Amino acid sequence: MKITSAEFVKSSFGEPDWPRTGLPEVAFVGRSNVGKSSLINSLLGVKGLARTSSTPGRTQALNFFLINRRFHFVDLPGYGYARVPRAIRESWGEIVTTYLAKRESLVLSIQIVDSRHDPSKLDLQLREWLTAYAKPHLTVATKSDKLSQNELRKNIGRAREILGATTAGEGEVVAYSAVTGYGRERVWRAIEEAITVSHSPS
Ligand SMILES: Nc1nc2c(ncn2[C@@H]2O[C@H](COP(=O)(O)OP(=O)(O)OP(=O)(O)O)[C@@H](O)[C@H]2O)c(=O)[nH]1
Ligand SMILES: [Mg+2]
Repeated sequence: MKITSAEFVKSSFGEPDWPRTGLPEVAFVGRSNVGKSSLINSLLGVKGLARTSSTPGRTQALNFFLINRRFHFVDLPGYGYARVPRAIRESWGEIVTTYLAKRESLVLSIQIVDSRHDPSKLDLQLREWLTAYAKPHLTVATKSDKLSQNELRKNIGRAREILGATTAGEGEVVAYSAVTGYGRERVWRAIEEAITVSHSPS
């Protein structure tokens, strides 16, 4: 997809301040520091639109971006960072699950996992939750530039096994690197498909 514009819309902490344009939304969700913001920037071919940080747990709000004036990307706060105070961890669950469960314009959730490690218990929980709620989703295994081709192939296979990915298409596990752009076309294909489906007459 050709990106003609990408702009930050707003940060939101709750339902009353979600944008009301009705535009289709693609959400990015995953463990703290896994590379959600970097994935967004790399897909858009921009640096620094979504804030990246080496300090985990930095993004606590939902950050909305307007792309090509046609759809939203939503950078969700990361989960599973132990040093975040419990109250915040609990409000994370509340903020994120409310959004994922209730947002009608959400057409695709992209779950990000670290290609270097087996998906965690929390990764699996989120995945099962998305499947149970029949939410269209895709898993992106990022930081693949840190692995050899062999290691990557092996790890993607294991991630598919652990997450129960059976078929190509929805629920697929796709290798990615925000550093090299590896996997970019594959992820865009899924995004375009989700946006198009949401806009075709039923
Ligand atoms: N080598 C490599 N590093 C990456 C990649 N993606 C992200 N990183 C690095 O991982 C760190 C975390 O990236 P972020 O994009 O800030 O992660 P995040 O998931 O948005 O983090 P929070 O918002 O704090 O939950 C940064 O230091 C990035 O430079 C990748 O594909 N390859
Ligand atoms: Mg972030």
